[in-house]
Amino acid sequence: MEKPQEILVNVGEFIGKNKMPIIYVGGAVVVLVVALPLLKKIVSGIKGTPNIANKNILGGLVVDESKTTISDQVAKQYAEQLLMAFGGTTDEGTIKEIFEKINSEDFKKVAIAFGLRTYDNLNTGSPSGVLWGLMDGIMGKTDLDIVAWLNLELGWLDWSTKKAVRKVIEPIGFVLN
Ligand SMILES: [Ca+2]
Repeated sequence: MEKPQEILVNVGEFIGKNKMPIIYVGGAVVVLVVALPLLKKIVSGIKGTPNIANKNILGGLVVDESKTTISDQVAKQYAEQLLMAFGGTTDEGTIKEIFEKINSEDFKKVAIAFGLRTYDNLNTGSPSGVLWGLMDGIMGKTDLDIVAWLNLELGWLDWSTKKAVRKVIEPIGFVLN
């Protein structure tokens, strides 16, 4: 066992021997805290928005209430559930379940309730808010409607979910790639 003063001496020696690495680490922390938000701003400015964001379906949506099977309140619930399902590791089960319960007119209601939600490229979902939101938007982020979200979230492996989604959205002219 080392005595406390010996440990102190050792710490002093350690710092003496490792001055440069310690300065580097300190510098890295400063860069992270000070420069990152700035960089974030610059990068998102340059990058602009993903191509998929260039269309916004919401303008053209007219709901035929005589054909809907859900209330505005339920549409709102589904919209929130879908956003949750998109977050992090995509929960295809929930997405499929919801699309099996709604028809095309219901979907318009859900799309309106969903509105535009921020898609964070880094997080491949909603902004994470980790590190006080420092990382959010660093790879660019965009406000996207539900069709754009579905296209980003569902890949070629999710064929059975996509099938359920297509059945609902294709009759009203929306496309899932
Ligand atoms: Ca996701």
